[in-house]
Amino acid sequence: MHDLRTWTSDVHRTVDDTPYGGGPGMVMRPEPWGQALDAVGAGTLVVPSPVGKPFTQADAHELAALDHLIFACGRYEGIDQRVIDDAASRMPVREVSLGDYVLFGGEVAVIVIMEAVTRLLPGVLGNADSLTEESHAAGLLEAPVYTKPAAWRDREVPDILRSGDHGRIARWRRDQSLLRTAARRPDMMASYPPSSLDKADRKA
Ligand code: 6GU
Repeated sequence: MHDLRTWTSDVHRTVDDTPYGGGPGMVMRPEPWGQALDAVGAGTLVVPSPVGKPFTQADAHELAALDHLIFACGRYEGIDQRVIDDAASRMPVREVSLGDYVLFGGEVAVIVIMEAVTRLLPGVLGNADSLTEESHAAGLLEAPVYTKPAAWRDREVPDILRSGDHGRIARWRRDQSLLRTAARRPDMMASYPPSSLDKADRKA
């Protein structure tokens, strides 16, 4: 981690200034950012921003395959656009957003991105099957999960999960995934390839 104020020269170590064109808030000045990025060197620059492209699991997989990631966390109303344009002339730059809401700054977003990426690195997940299952179920929400005890506060684990019938369990989970996704994420359901639905899926 680096403190951007390392690359300031004024007594107040200023990193922001008023926006050209007017308007509320402050914009991060280009000079400290330019020096900071020069000092850190080349890699893939990830800039968390509410105006970025939505960050997805596919992006997490892409970032996990790269060997040098640089995260530039902006505060205030954002970073002077020339910093991003200048960096993009030397290295890949990805402006990414976590969702349609506004955070104070990119720091917490970067923690989220780091979690999404590092859990994909070889050897990080204890159970490698988790990743295989995840990619198998890609594009749908996962089914509900249960553990022991079989009954808790008068609530029972669905019998099917205790049946030992792996074929029927897989079918049940698939149905639950489809029902959940249709109810909670109609957007995901609409973009789910019809060719990935079999006859039993359509019944669900
Ligand atoms: Cl990635 N950064 C900031 N600052 N705000 C956000 C965001 C990212 N995603 C949604 N809002």
